[in-house]
Amino acid sequence: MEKPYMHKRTHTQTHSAYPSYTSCRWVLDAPPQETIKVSVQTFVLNPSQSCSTNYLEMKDWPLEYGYLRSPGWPDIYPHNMDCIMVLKAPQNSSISFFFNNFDVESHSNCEFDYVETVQISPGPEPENQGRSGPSVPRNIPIRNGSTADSQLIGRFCGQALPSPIFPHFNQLYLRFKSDFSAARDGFDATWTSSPHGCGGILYGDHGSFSSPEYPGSYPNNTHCEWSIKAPRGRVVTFTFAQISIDDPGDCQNNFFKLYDGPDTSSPPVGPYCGVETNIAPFRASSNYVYIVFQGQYSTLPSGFRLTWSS
Ligand SMILES: [Ca+2]
Repeated sequence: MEKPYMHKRTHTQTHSAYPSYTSCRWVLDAPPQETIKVSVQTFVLNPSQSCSTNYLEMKDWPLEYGYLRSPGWPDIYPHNMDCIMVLKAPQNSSISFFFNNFDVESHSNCEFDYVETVQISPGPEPENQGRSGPSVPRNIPIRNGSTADSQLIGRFCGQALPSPIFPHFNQLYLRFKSDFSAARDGFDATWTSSPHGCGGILYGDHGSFSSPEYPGSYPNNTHCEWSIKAPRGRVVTFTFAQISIDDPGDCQNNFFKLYDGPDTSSPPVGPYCGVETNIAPFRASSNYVYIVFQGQYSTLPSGFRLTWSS
């Protein structure tokens, strides 16, 4: 369940009944310049319930949020792989990308296996008009660094968790390459997007997120709202990896607040501000948690990172 692949794959549904509270999400990703055709061969959903609780939905790009896992994760990834992944969020929104786990064959210059991320500034794409779906512009030198339109954010390998990525645009290109030997577990990551430059929907049975520009300080006058959505039937548990919010101490203008439910009408937990190193994990009462963060002004290094499981 919930295992998106980066390869082109055929998904088939068996005729045995799926369990209650099943929630599956597949990402079908074709190579650049190709499109995907989906044919429904069998469709049997319980007709006694409305389409609000039992449904099959297909969504074309752009997506507002999602997650990425290396092929086979959490098992080792294949050798001789070269995957290019394109995240394309709605126009005028900004992507936030968070690695949750990372283990790629180590090398001092990451020459064997690596993940590369490239930031793309939006521009006219006349050659793509009339096409649906993402495409890699031909002038993107993902292999060799940067042009006026693209900038290499980083090349990652080893076991250190890379910092979150904030491309400041609605597109992010990733390349995952492996050589002929020595594979590890790979990675999984959560991403979202928002017109505000931070915040957004975070979907998945586990994940992580952070304040903007983490591990650097967030900008002044930052306001972010995140909505955690775990699969139905799950209960979200939060772990505070690090929280440092510069504030005089009243948590009025600089704070972090949880809501035990889908929105701000749910019971609040917090607010938190200052440097907190020993906050106990928070166990929500459902699969939804809503988070509000406001950072009006900071002079001390300020930011936070959280993880959730379910
Ligand atoms: Ca390798």
